[in-house]
Amino acid sequence: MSKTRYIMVGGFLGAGKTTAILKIAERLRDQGLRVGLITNDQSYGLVDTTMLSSHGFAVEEITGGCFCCRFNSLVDAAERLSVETTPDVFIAEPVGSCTDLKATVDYPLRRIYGDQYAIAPLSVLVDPIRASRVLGLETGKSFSEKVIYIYGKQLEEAEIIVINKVDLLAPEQLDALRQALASRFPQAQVQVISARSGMGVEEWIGRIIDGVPKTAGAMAVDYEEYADGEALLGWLNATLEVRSPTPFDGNELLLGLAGQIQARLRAEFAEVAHLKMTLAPEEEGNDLAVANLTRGDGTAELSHRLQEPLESGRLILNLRAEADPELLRATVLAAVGAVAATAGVTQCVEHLEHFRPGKPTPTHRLAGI
Ligand SMILES: Nc1nc2c(ncn2[C@@H]2O[C@H](COP(=O)(O)OP(=O)(O)OP(=O)(O)O)[C@@H](O)[C@H]2O)c(=O)[nH]1
Ligand SMILES: [Mg+2]
Repeated sequence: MSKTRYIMVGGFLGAGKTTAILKIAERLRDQGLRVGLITNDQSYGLVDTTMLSSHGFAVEEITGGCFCCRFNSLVDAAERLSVETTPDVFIAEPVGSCTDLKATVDYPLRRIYGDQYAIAPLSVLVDPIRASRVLGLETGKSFSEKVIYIYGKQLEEAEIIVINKVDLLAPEQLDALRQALASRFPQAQVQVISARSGMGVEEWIGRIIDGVPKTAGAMAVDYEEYADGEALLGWLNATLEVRSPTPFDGNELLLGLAGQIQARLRAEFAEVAHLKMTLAPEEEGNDLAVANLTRGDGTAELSHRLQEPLESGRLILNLRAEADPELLRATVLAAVGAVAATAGVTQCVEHLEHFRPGKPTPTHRLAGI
């Protein structure tokens, strides 16, 4: 490859973007390609960066806003990765509440840096349970209309809609979802995968690597409605130190914490978009626990488990929910206190931020390259 391939994997909060990116990155690395990863969030202290770095990939983190609003930082991050690892492929994960990526990231990259980067078609992942609820195929708690506006816009600009977590669906549910997506968003190819098992990933990579992205056309986006939708979401990033005189089970600690936060937010009728946490022992090494909850009525689970009990460690917690950020703060602090007391662990909050994402104001917005 002469130009560096630039792959963007979008999709709503919790759809499985980071898991899928890791899967693609590992497959490409196995083929002898050098891969650089770019994560993105409104603020720092990211579970995604910790998780991807623990697998030995070069990761750059762009904080303080989404790619579209931090376009120059995105380019700088790609350049830093180029100096360090000269990647053949970049894979970038935009913030899960972000849309309008063709017009604000893809076209500007191609117009300004088209001699350096070969841009892949835009993939947008969906969690099948969330998507089935949003599309009205299944009942269950969902988000407000303005948040769903963003969800719909993400799908409207997708060139490949990737139904992820297919392992969670019965065949008839998958058929219904596939048909609904194909008829509502006919511009996109629909790909079915399980990022966890790897099913369908090879075929998806083929579409990403060989596919030709469109060169013109920007969807209509009402930026007021988009901003209102983002502002309904509360965001919380926290980093804590946990410590105990005797070794404790870090996996259970994370699951206990997720359960406490889930129960407290459900009692307030606040829908979780994604709660994710990592816990790493203080000692150097690659041992890591990663816990996730992607729906208020879902089940918290560990995608990575700590191999050994630990005496001290760093816990990173990222929570995105349709809720007042003050509620998120009070909930997380109360849950941490309760779980630490039960486990006989002392905890110290090193960093905690809670906020609503600001109005998106893209650096560029183009209707074509
Ligand atoms: N069952 C199942 N779970 C999956 C699959 N892929 C991802 N997940 C789980 O979905 C949850 C969310 O995954 P992430 O990869 O963190 O999702 P994300 O889209 O990057 O989330 P944000 O960065 O918060 O927007 C985790 O618990 C993953 O283990 C899959 O194929 N099957
Ligand atoms: Mg992610």
